[in-house]
Amino acid sequence: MAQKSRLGVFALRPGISVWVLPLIAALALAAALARAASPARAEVHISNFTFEPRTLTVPVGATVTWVNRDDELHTVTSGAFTSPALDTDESFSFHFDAPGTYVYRCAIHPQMTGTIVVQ
Ligand SMILES: [Cu+2]
Repeated sequence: MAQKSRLGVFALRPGISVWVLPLIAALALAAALARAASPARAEVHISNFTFEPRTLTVPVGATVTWVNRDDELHTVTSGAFTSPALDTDESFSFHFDAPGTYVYRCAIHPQMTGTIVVQ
């Protein structure tokens, strides 16, 4: 009887690891691939006098595009980049080659601020 239950334990444990280890490996691989593939492009929407998302984190090499969804003119202005005044549905893109924290604002409405974190 004792032998049987010991066998049961041995049978169960490899059974679990056979399923769990490849699953963990697959999830880790998927996460790594997602990290490697997620970079390229991201969007910030300007609406209701707000940059959304207000803080965006992207990898080095990403291109961020701001799209103005307001009926007001807005700009995307920082030390590193400056857009022209964007009318409704117009957009502006910037390619981030260097890591850092880029704080920007709208030159017309300076209370509108946003941050791009490049890492
Ligand atoms: Cu504005």
